[in-house]
Amino acid sequence: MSDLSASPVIPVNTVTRLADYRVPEFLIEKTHLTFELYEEYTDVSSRLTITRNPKSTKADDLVLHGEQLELRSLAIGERTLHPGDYQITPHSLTVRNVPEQFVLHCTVRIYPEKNTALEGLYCSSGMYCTQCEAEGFRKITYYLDRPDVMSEFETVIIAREGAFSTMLSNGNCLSDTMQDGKRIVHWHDPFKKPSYLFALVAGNLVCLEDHFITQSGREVLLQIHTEAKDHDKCHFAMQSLKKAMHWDEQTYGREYDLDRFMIVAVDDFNMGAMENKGLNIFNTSCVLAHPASTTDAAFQRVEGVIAHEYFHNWSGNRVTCRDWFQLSLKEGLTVYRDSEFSADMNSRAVKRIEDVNLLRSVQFVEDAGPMAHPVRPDAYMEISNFYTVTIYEKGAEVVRMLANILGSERYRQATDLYFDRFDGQAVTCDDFVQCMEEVSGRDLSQFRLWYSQAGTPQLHISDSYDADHQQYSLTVHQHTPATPGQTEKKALHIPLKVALYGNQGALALIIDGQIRDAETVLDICQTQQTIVFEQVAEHPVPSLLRGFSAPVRVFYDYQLDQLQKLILLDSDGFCRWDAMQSLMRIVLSKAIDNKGDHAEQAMLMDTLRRLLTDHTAMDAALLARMLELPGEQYLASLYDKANPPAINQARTQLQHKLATQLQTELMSCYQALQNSASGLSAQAMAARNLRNQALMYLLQIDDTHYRDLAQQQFSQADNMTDQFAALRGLVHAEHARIEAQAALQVFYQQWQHEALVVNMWFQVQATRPWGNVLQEIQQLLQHAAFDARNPNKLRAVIAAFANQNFARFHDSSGNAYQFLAEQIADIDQRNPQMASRLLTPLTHWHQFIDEHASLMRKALESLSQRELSKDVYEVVSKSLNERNVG
Ligand code: B3K
Ligand code: ZN
Repeated sequence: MSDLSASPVIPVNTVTRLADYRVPEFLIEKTHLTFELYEEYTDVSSRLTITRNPKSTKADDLVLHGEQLELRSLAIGERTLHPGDYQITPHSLTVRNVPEQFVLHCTVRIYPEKNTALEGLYCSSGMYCTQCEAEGFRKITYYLDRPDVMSEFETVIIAREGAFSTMLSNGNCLSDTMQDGKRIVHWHDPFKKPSYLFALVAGNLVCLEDHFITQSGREVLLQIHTEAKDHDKCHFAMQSLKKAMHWDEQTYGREYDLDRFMIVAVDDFNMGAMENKGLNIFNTSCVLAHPASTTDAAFQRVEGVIAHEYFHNWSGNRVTCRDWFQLSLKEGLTVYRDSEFSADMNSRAVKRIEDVNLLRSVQFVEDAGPMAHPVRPDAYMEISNFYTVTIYEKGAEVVRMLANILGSERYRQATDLYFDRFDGQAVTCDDFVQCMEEVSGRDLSQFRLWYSQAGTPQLHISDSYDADHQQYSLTVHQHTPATPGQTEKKALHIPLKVALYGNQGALALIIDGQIRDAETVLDICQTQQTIVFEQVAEHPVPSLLRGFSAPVRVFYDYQLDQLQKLILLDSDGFCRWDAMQSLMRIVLSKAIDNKGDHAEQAMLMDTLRRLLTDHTAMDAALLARMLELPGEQYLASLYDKANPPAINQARTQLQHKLATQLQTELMSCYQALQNSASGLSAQAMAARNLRNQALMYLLQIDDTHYRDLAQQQFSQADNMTDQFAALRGLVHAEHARIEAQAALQVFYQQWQHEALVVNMWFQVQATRPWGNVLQEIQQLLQHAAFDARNPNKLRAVIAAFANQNFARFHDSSGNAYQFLAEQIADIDQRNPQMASRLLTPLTHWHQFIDEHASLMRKALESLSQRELSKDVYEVVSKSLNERNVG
């Protein structure tokens, strides 16, 4: 890291290290805040009850965090402080020689109207809202803005009478009064919390209300606040919230604690949502939903995000993180919790497939490149850069492994212990594992390496069958590639779930004379390990890494007929899909490498035909997933040096071939599903999913009949899923230009007043895999409906293009790379967090053949010449540092 601190732009001290963690020198028992909202500025007065931390031996000086604040007054008790009594830097306020215990009074002025970074207090469509995680509170007032300082908050909001209908903060509302032409609303949160969970909202909003009775019989008021035009789009989120509250009581014994739970929908938001105590703030895209204007996928996302933020009330808020290195303590656990919730609400296998797809195509890539970091990082420059797929998704896999190692009963005992023991405290990942250890009596010291060691472990598995002794052995070799700063890797504890398939189905498993279930977990702990199965009467087909029991890459040389057997027979839906992915991958890699692929293709065609012919025999949602070819991003990750045009070409051609050869089956599947149930039941969604997958394939064929079919579906659809699938199919099929143009126009006309649907309209164009998309993107950026300050619009156009349009983003000219760099430089001036997030695709340069890699690096280098925010600087400099690459 020392090379980073050598930069002229960034001061030396900006790398924060886990090894330097010290307990806070002061504690803030009580935090009283008064916000006076005026049209051009806001005055924030704080009254902080501060004591020395008995656990700290250091310092007579009080050092508070603070950024972009105009100090107006400062006092300790009755004593006003003057400039000589304190010192201000761009990041801090230091008061010298403070007593053991005192009350600090401070007033600062801030300018929410000018806040384009969307961190701290800012304005979105005329409403005031906050985003404090991770370090945004310091832009609101001077404070100990660190998660291990937990305080009881009281908030008073004052505004001109009539200015806002809704004025909210955390906890319970104590009073709401009028005085001298001003409205004064007083809130109190009885639960101690760190400043990152503080929230305030003031706006003209309407509210959907409901109630929930907790398992102990308490009534909780539930509210979803939105702009009036969106009032009819909150019903689904409310139902999801109630389901989540019920699920957490049933599954984790966790009950809601306050008298009310509020959600507010905001248009301009840097991420999906935020779990502020009792007052969750949501990006409109993660809360609003209506069948006419929302796709099934978006409905499921709303359900998942509502649950995620709600679950944080325990995993994050009641028990929080000691420091930001422990971020995965709350995020990994909460993602695991929400993913199990979604699995229970919908198709378990499909949820698993979605999670694994994300992990393989994004997290594994991060873990193999210059930005790789452990689930618990050792150092950061800007913590906002560490809200990564590694912290979230790999972190969730680590919790899942623990749950599987312990078994459901013990896991529940361990989480009970964790929540009870650490309630109201700020703790570490180690504390969590310690609870797992205590309850199970297992030694998890080797398992802990999952938190500190970066990189994706590779398991090379070979097998042999000894007919004479009726023994079947699996030999597993594990290896984790080097990552930045970690060249030597240790062997991990990897739970490998397996089953063996014989001619009549799954075999009984006997290891070391002990009979196990037909599905068993092998604890892989050594670099090389052989497991011998006894009394095996036939050479079996191994079903490996069932349910994706560990976040690893498995290499096993399957024969084609073995894969077909697993696709058709495996009892684990995830494994059926995974075997299909392997078969498709084999066909595709032969095509990419220009090798003959006849036998493989014939096998693939035959298998797909069988599945399609008998499509009613399986979950339609799972079948829809099984028809999908592996994504280009994922295919690229399988190569040391991937060639983007070759990958795109192979995949497009195979898609076309499958469509042509299976068109009869696809068409009859499409027709059979035409009259399936409507509505939002899992079954109805699954049918739409499969039907639209069939349509997407049929549209690969240049035939007016299929284009007519899509046009018909587009104009007759009574739900957004079908309408949008038809639009997407037309826009993405090169031979449907004319129909696509017309459909795009109609769609815009129809939906121009629904911002979230307009975003889909942007996105479908930005992801079109053919033609001069870059040129069109430039036009979209000029479109009246585009707004460069709105993160959802940036995601719909720029992020969609860079992350979801592999073919055009990786155009051999490199123009798209340069375009992205320029956009990032511009966005960085206003919103560093967004800019830094948009950089991710360029940081993957290491995946590609030299022609592409060097063009991507060139784009990064052009950025590095500019004046950058700390956020963008950290990512650019780390991703350009070749020594970093493992
Ligand atoms: N905890 C927030 C993420 C905050 C990101 C800050 N840059 C949302 C979530 O994970 O639930
Ligand atoms: Zn979260």
